[in-house]
Amino acid sequence: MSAAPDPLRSASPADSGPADSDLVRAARGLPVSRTPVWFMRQAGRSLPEYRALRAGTAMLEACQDPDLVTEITLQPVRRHGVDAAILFSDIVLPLVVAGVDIEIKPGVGPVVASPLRSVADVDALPPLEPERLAFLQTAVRQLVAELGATPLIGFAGAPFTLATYLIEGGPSKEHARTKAFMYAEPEAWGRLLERLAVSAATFLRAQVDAGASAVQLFDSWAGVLSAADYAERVLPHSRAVFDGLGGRDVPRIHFGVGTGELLPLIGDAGADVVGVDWRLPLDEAARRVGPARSLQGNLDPAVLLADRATVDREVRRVVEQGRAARGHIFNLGHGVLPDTDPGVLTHVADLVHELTAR
Ligand code: 1CP
Repeated sequence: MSAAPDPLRSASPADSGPADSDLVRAARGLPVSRTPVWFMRQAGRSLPEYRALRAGTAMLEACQDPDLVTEITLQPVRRHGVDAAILFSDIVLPLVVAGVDIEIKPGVGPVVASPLRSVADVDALPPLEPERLAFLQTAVRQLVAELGATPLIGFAGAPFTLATYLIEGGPSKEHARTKAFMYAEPEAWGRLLERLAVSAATFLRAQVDAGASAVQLFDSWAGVLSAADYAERVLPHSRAVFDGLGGRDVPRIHFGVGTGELLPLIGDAGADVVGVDWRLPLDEAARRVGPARSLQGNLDPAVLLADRATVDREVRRVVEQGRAARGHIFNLGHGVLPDTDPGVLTHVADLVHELTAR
């Protein structure tokens, strides 16, 4: 006689894959076997095996090599036992594939050769042809075959955050040129964000159609905006990205840094999960976002550089505060810092699992 079916899980064997994983279930607010955990920037410079593999290959070249993408994406899953892989890529890749001249400079980030400064520049932005994403779909298919029941998260940069790189020409603190353009050229601004939304949706569809089990939209720098400007000039375009997924039934995660005041709006753009940085406790974030969405976050990445007792105390706090949410995906409040000891990441994944095993 077979064992009684676990009431928390579907009895259908067809459902035991990534679509029924703890990550996808937590994103939907369904019961989980334990709180799922992954780390933004889990693939990358904190791992010696990543640095070895990347040696001699430029970042954006690596992102377009399906075998390298597959291997780099798998490294943190093997090492840390996290509950999801995130595709090794970058938010500027769709622009690069479309033909925009961008380089990722080591120690700096994306640098745009000819920053966008005029209405004519907006109209000259090349569209992203989906046929150019075959390499990405090859990588996703290879990954899905290797990952088994572990879900792959696809991602894209949100229109606002991509616009900041195009207009500033590179990383920026104040994003003053971006805001100046937004205020001075509202029509061209709308057209720019519309185009970036189309390209982000194309990028996400390619990943989901090749087998990604969830998507995350990174609006990393949206926190520099007032709620009023965000609601009027940015949110409709982020919503358009999610709408562009059509009926594809994968959970959507929406993340930005410093978005405490924007959280209810970020939820409204159409995500199942709102990503929260370390500034706001998750119980307060749950109050702001409401009961219709799950939360992801929000350990301060700098805590991982502290002593073990501090790490454990902070992980416990995040897990406890996360219980206020409809569903909780444990993560950092932003990306892994490059000098993080990878052993600490493995420890955090283990501790979250231990604290939350049902
Ligand atoms: O050579 C290197 O190793 C360069 C470092 C690096 C890496 C590993 C960059 C440059 N991008 C990436 C990969 C990357 N980028 C991933 C991989 C998957 C994973 O998370 O493990 C992801 C999801 C991104 C997304 C990304 N790129 C974002 C959104 C997330 C965030 O950090 O807010 C942003 C803003 C970028 C731009 C970018 N690319 C790289 C850097 C250093 C930056 C940020 C620069 C800045 O401060 O503006």
